[in-house]
This record gives sequence, C-alpha cells and structure tokens, in this order.
Amino acid sequence: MISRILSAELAEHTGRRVTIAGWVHRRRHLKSVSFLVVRDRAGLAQVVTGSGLPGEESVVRVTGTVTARPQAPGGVELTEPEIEVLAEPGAPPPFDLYRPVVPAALPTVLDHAPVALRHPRLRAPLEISAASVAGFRETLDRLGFTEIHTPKIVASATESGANVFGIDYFGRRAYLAQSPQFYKQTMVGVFERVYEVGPVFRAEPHDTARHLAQYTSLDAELGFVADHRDVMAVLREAVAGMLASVRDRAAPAVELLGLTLPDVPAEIPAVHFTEAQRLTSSGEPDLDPAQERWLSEWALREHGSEFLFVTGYPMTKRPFYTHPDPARPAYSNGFDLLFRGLELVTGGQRLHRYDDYTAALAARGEPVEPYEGYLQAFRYGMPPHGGFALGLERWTARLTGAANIRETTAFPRDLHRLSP
Ligand code: AMO
Repeated sequence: MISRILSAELAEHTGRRVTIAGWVHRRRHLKSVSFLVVRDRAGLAQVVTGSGLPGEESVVRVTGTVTARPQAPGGVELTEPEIEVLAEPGAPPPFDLYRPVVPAALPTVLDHAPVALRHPRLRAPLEISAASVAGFRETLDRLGFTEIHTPKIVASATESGANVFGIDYFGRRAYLAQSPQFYKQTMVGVFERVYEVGPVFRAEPHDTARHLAQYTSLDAELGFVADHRDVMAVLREAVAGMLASVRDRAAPAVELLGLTLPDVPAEIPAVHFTEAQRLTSSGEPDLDPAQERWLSEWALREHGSEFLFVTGYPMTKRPFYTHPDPARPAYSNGFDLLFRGLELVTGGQRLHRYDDYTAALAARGEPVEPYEGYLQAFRYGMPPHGGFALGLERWTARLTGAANIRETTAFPRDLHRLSP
C-alpha cells in the first residue's frame, strides 16, 4: 500500500510532515502563490505550492508540512510540498468537478459516469445508499435474520404485471429474476428469517423518473408471523436502522447535500386501501402516483409522519402468493409503504399451505407445473410467513431529494441506457 494519511486526518498532524494521495480536484493560481486541492475518499486537502501544477484529475502523492490556515478545508494546508504524479489524465474532465453545483445535465453526467461520479455532490447519494444498506444488514442481523444469495437466472416470472427479460440459457428459455420472492420464501423453511440485498430486473417499458430496468432490492422474509402487521413492525425497525446508519456513516454526505432526514414514528400510521380510496375519492382498484403523493401529504398533515402504510390492497391487484384478509377475503394482507409521496416498499403475508397455492394458481387459470420447484417448500411444511422488498434507489432518491432515480445509482439501466 502507498503509505499516507487521509485529508480528514490532516489537522491531527499539525506541524508534522505527512503524505497524502488522491486526485487533483482544483488548481488555483493567485498572483504570488498557487493552490492545489487534492481529493481523496475522505474529503479535500489544500496544498500551497509554486507554479507548474499537474492537471485536474491527475493522481498525485503529496508530502508536505501540515500548517494551520483557517480558510482552508479542515483549517489546515500542506506547505513546502513535494508532489509526485502517479498518473496523468489523457484529457481534461468533461466538466469542472470542483464547481459546487454540478455544471452538467443528467444525460451528460450519465454518459461520463466513471469520471462524473467523482464530483462530491454526485458521489454523496452513493455514500448515503451504501450507509443505508449497512444499516439494513445491521438491523436484520440483530433481529436474527440470515443473509442469503439467490439465483438471478430463473425459470419463471414471479411478479404478475411486472415485465420480465428472457434470456437464452444453454439453449433453454430462462429469465432474469424480477425478485427473489420464491427463494426467500423457500429459505424461511430453512432459517425462519432471511434477507437479501441484490439486483433485480424489470423489463420496464416506461421511461419514468422512478423506474429502472435493474435496481437493488432489499428483501426480507420471516416465519411465524400472526399476520402482515408483524412484517410491518420489522420493516419499521429496518427503516429506522437505515436512517441511523446514514446519520452515523454518511454524515459528510448529508451535510454536503443539506438534507433533513425524516423521523420514523414508533408506529408508522396505516390506512386500509378502502379508506385510502375514500380519502382520495377514487373508485379505481389501485392507487396512482398522484394519489400516493396526496396520501403522503395527508399523513404528514394528520399524523406528522413522512411514512404511511396502505394495507389491504385488493387480492386481484396482488400476486398469487398473497394471503387474503381472513375477515374480508376480497382484500389482501398485503401492504405498501409510501415515503415522501412514492411507493417505497411492497410486502405482506403469504399463503403457507400447499393446497392454498394450488387453489390460488387454479383460480388465476395458471398451471402448477412451472412452480413445482418452489411449491416443494409448501409440500413439506411452512410456517405462516411474510416479507417485504424495499427499492434502494427509490429510498436514496427520496432521502436526497433527487428528482430522478438515475441520480442515485452509479450506472443506471433503462430503456435507452446500456453503457457505460
Ligand atoms: P414490487 O414489484 O412492488 O414487489 O417491488 C418492490 C419495490 O421495488 C421497487 N421497484 C422499483 N424500483 C426501481 N425501478 C423499478 N422498475 C421498480 N419496480 C419496483 C419499489 C417497490 O415498492 N416480491 C415483491 C415484494 C414482496 O412482497 O416481498 C415485489 O417485488 O420500491
């Protein structure tokens, strides 16, 4: 390893000679002096030097004396530097990475992602996303869940209504997994409580600000639930843990973006689907994005909460594995979690008896045969169970105020974009 300290640690070394390494973020020439700002994973460091500075995005190692300077980032700078260039860029960056506001439109940013993402404001959402995943894992580990890894090349679709990518699998028809749904349920029979953080694929024909063709799904599934409300309680803990981790691990990113993080109420308010319909004067069997936004505003007004559960969606709108509400079988024990106007999570209680699965498939006119592999779990005894899936990019977009979900993932895949 190249021996060095991080920019954020410089102040602890005032008066000493130290080495840092990173990228030339900015060069500034004043009349009698020049400054080099070096960017590393922890932040920025200022170097005072003469002329003849390496170009922006050059990779450098700088040894210098840590000197107090209140105006510099972190209140110190490196003086009397020796600068070694480790790599010189072949071309200047597509736009100035040092400007506080990103001076480029989203398509330009995405076309140049490998270098554009180095901009502190474009990197910050990715830091928040990483901290969120760490908090998700930490919380579910604490609650006795086991992390699993399930196949992304699968034999059948899982989510009715969502579109599936077909692929050639050694001459056979296969699909890219739309969700780990069947496998996470199966693994409840093994571990009782499981979670997975992984990619899922949706052949989304819509070009919207909230749909990707590949996104990261934070999935959980747990056995021995009384009904969907036990799942909602675990989800509440997971979301609170994700936020605590963002506060803890991504504090500089939160500060840079000037974010106000939401509070999670001890109990997130919930409305039944029929009540949501009444509130939005809707007779439709589903809620559209405008109604979701309205309901979120209502929850903030009435309950002071930026989160709202909508429970009891009609069975006709949920996949075949959904458990009905025993008291009102036309409605499900399924829920969505809305966050700042957007559907963030889908979840619910599942069927757990083999005969209920065969009946549910028959009622939808679907053959049992393609599902035989999955249905083995239920043939051999499964507890009442349920789970949820949270879309990571939607979460990060809502936390950071990004207008487009593409700002929250390094290399988005959508209708038009396959590269970089
Ligand atoms: P669902 O299909 O509703 O449920 O997906 C769950 C969550 O994933 C996110 N999401 C998306 N994010 C980005 N781009 C997309 N194209 C996209 N589609 C969905 C949303 C959504 O709430 N198996 C069930 C979950 C379960 O019941 O456990 C499922 O996949 O945030």
